[in-house]
Amino acid sequence: MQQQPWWKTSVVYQIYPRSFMDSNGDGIGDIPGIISKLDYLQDLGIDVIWLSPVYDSPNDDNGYDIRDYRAIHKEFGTMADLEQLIEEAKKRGIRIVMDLVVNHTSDEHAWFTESKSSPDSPYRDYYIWKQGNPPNNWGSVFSGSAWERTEEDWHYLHLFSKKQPDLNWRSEALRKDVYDMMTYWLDKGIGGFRMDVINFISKHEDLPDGIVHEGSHYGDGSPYFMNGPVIHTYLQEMNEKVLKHYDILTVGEMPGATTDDAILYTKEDRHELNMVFTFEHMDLDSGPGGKWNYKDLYLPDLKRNFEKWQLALEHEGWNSLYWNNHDQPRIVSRFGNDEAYRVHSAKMLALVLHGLKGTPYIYQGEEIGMTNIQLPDISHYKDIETLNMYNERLAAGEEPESIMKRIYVKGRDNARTPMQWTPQGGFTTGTPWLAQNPNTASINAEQAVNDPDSIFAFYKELIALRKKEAILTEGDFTLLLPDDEELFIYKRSYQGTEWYVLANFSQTTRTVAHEELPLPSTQHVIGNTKLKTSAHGIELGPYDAVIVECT
Ligand code: TEU
Ligand code: CA
Repeated sequence: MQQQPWWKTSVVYQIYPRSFMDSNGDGIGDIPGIISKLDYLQDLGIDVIWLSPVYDSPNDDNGYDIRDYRAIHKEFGTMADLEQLIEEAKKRGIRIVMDLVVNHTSDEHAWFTESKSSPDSPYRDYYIWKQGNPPNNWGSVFSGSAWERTEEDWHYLHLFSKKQPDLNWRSEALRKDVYDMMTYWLDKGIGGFRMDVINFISKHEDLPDGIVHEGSHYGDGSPYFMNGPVIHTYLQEMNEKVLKHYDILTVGEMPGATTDDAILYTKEDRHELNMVFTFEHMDLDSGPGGKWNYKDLYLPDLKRNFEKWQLALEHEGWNSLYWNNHDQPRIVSRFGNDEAYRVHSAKMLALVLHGLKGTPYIYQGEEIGMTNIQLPDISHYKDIETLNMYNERLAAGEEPESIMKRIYVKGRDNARTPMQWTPQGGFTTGTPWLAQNPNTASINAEQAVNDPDSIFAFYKELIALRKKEAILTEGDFTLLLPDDEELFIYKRSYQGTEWYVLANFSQTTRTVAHEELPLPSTQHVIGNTKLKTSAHGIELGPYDAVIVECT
């Protein structure tokens, strides 16, 4: 096997610092808390931590609104704490990848206060300003207009909250400041960057109106800012000036990127990024009008989507693999079954994802099968996207109960409840900033690490397998039975070896006839069960999942 870059054989674990571990009882997770859990992560076997933002921030969007890129948010600790985290992680063979949020800053960032102070400010063109009426009809991702008016009758663009003004990447001075800041962090010894909505940084020069979809007041500007006109030039410049000088992992978060885009972003000889986060598989349970108009997943859509990404990036570029992050509902509650089959279906989902080619990402709590939460009413929720959506729909006349249902299914706070360490919670000795899920009594890390049949133990096995078996990182992908609405079956092949990954996404037992899926003699590799075969065929019980090698 030819030597692979380390990020192709790594497994990444995402930490959302606010909700991971609180060391001082103020109810907010912090860096010393993370350090205290490094042994747990080493035991799990991960290679990389992606740390959601820990920079100084007024916290309008939990740190994705940065006030100072070179300072640590007080609630999380100090720069010395962060340096200690990098060092302690390194001792355990773990690299720290930082979040890079440079599509926008906080409106409290010094660049913005300078920029806002006068049209003649040298920082004016660090942001996107227009005098008079808003230049177009774009809506913000977090509801309302994407333009905010100042007292002086100017508007600035904010694709997210109005406390997150968009940076103007056309400014060469801005780009240089960003590259210097990245260098500052890389020189501290971090392992790379996860780049927040990095495919939004190149806006169409004319800022044209977007189409107004049914049920919306605002225009959809995405065709004019996603994968925009000079995005590749910026990323190649960033690579040339910064990235290529370090041995690091880079992953771009990219809503609206197609497989064709992803090849351009990740093909090695183009010198941009290592991989991207696609949103396509996460949008399959959204109806027209976006995520809040949820619908059931149709399994063949998911299979076809994975197939598309696996094949497109098979020989050029590279995939990242994920089910969860801090913006998505919990996968076991979403595509699995968080009641009678919680443990079994969580393992099934893990196996399907970790059987693919790419770099897998695990989001905190996924490894113990944490679930969505339903809090009694909106007053318990913290997420700005959720709160803005609630207020917008309420004003439009929707009933609170109906809005709450959407939040229960799709709200981002589902992913942000405190990590469940012990039957009592174990996250904080104080009052957590967001409610602890009451099911911590039965779903917690303490239980999981001591149970050889736990979801945690299963993730450990999957991670260890990836380290050992080149077929997982190298093998080709073939989707089988594409139209089956309950079974997800695919084959990986590498140098004459064939692995079959078989999973049942349903609560019914399914038999697949030998003629339909002829498996020669099989050998068990890993599974939440052993493969059951009869004279008729193979049998997959509810949420069964298994990998077998065929010879
Ligand atoms: O998310 C980008 C993004 O598009 C999200 O708004 C996502 O689509 C949404 O949560 C799904 O409804 C990134 C960060 O991951 C997110 O936490 C930030 O709020 C956002 O950028 C702004 O920085
Ligand atoms: Ca704390």
